[in-house]
Amino acid sequence: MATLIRDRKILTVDAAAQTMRTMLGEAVSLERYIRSLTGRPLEAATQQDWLAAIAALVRAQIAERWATSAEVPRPIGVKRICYLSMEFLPGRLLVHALQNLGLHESCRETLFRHGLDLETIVELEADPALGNGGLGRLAACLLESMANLGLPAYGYGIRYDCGLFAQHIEDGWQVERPDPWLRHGNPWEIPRRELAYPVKFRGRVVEQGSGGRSRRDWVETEEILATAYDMPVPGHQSERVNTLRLWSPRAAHEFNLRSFNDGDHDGAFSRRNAIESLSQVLYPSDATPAGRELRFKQEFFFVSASVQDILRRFQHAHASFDQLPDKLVVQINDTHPSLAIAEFMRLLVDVHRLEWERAWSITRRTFAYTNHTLMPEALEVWPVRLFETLLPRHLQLIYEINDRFLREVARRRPGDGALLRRISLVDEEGERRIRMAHLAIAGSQAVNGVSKIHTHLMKETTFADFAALYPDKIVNVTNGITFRRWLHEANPALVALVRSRIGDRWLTDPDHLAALAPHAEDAAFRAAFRAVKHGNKARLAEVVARECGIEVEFDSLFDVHVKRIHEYKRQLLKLLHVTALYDRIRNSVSPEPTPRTVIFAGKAAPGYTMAKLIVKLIHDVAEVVNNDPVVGGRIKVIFIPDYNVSKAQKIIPAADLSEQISTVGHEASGTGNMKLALNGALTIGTLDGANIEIREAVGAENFFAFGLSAGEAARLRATGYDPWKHYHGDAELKGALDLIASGHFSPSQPDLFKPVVDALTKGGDPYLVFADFTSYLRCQEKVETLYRCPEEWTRRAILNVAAVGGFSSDHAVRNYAEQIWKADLSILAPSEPPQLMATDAAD
Ligand code: NBG
Repeated sequence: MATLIRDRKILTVDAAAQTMRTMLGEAVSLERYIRSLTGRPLEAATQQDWLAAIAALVRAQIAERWATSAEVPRPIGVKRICYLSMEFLPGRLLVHALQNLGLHESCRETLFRHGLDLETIVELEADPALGNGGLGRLAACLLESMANLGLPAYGYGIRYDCGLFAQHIEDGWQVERPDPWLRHGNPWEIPRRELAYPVKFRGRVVEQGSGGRSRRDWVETEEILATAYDMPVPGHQSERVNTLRLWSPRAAHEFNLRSFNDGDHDGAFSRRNAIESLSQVLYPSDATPAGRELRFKQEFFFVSASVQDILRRFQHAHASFDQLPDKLVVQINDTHPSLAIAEFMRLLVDVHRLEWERAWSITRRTFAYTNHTLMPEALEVWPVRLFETLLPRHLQLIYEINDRFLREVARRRPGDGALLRRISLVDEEGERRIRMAHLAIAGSQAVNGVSKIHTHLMKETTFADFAALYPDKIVNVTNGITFRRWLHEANPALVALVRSRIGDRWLTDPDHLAALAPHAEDAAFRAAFRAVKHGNKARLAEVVARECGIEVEFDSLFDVHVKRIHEYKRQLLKLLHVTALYDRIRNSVSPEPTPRTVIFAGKAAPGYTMAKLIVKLIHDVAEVVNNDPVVGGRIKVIFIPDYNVSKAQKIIPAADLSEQISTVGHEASGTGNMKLALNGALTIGTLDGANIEIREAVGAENFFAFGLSAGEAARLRATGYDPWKHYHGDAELKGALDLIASGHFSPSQPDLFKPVVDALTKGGDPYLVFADFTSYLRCQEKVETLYRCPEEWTRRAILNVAAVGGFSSDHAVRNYAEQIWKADLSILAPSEPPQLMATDAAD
């Protein structure tokens, strides 16, 4: 260890890898290291000890580059990006880091000499579940790409103790258990105990002085300390290692010794526990007022600490706040961090005593907001009542922002009272509430959607008033994924095959994947491509056998529907399709179905009853279909529990068919669709989110599109949609639904799925499942026909891989830089000697 960090010498990646290779290559050093780590003889070392030792050695390598990244002067014109997000799903880091440092093979060899294998060891690493789904994974992909492109960036979030729940399945039902991902510690994090900021709540506001010299003080507050824990985010092509800074709460005073001494033992401890419970879990159920209050506090807790940190570091290097918008950007990931805008204003106005206009101009030019959904229930609105109790000063600031904002709107659209009511930051109907999306838009220089259609819908529907007033403010940046994780790490066999044909240029410039297209015409290449897919399917089959106790047939079509369980993502449409196929087999209707393995995975929000019932239905359908001798294994339904980044890395490379079947207009973008296409799955999808752009890229002939367009869906709804008409008009749909309604899949409780059946019929089928069913079934028939021609299927799969280079998150980051951050990335290229300015050493 000591040799690695001696003299704070700056190692190049190559030199670091060389040193590391030597250490890992010498059994003695690793042995000695494990002994010193555990204080026990080597023979007593557990696999967990090996993991800890390797991770610590790797971290030491990264830490060198990390320290250097903070020391190296930042070129003039390069802004620092501060990415605020309630969620991050970074996935396991060991393999990523080993590959990054070029140490993967040497590590494998060393372990092999000790009778261990790397695959087993890496499986022991906890997968940090600090997010729900796409939004959190996008944050991780963007951070990784920023480091890769050499852009200085900080991710800011919460160090949840348990993160999202671990999903267990009991008798087909989802059961949520805590996921103590920190049980064995987090080998990657560095606690920065010295870096702590007070976060205030409650109290009251007093006005001091009068007239132009008056000021507001927020007094008698309760304080919590936010302590930083840093995780490295190493870039691959650049030497840069960025930081993911996660905040953990601590009582400002260790605990109340006086109450303790007075005999109030429980009280003294319970106050401390209440503070620390702030970061216990991600998304505490917001079904209760206490749950909602906790979430609101979580949001403020992390943005307050982050904004204080951002301003402290800025002040360290710069003389005037006026320079702020030229030096950094605060990008807020959905509305969850939008309180940051009010907190930023509070610090500038109340603490640093800037005049309002100046502070607002700086704030507005520093913040940018990404919207990730238009679903009304996900657009946050917080009751004024909550502000009054917990953040009274911020409520005043928001009112002031709103006042000025509405005056500006009124100047531009005189006499339009309805517009003012619609656009106001305060919803006055019923209980008064603050519209967080409106605060985010008013306080940002730019707002972006995450796919072309989503951005278009933002401008046409939910945010049409803003778009009319500020035509250039809403822009599109389609999401992307990091190929380092979703191809290089997840699918090494495919990477090797692609390199053998088109060399390495695409590794650094994914657009060059296009060079693969001509090879789709080569039968030998197609055979090799199929062999890779087959290997990945075999690997997944092992997981399925282990986790679900079900044998699957590798030659069957692996039909994959993996994502959060939600009605708009239409797991029900997939289930109706499975049921219809099953009904065909039972009734001996030709044609004979192509053998299929339908793979579901995903979590249902704990308070979302319908989603949990859908999980149960998947299991009950699986139970019947998988065991019915008439089916004879031709259709199998699998549910892989506890979906997370690591599981995704195993499922996605094995997929033949990618199910992207959301109700049109509902999926903001999707990123699973990109990962699956990149790994050679063909997509069956609606014209929704990024599906549209994927289809454009790969060519309509290589994509199975079905269902209503956004316009058709809108017209259908406007003219009165009647699901019964579809039910009576399609015998297969009727048959499938009747089978579910009859209790065929739930014989001991025939009414169990009545709520599902009712939602689709009497409930008006709000997600248009029936409207798209027939088109989906026909499209699936085309899928089956094509799958029976392996050569043509493979040809199209290869063309998909070749065409999706544009969906790399490096590309997305370049788009953010160009359109929103106004940051010139070309000066980061090593070929051009940069002009230098202050360093990040204040970190
Ligand atoms: C999700 C969308 C996805 C999108 C990701 C990342 C939320 C609120 N939104 O379609 O549903 O791909 O964000 O942008 O989780």
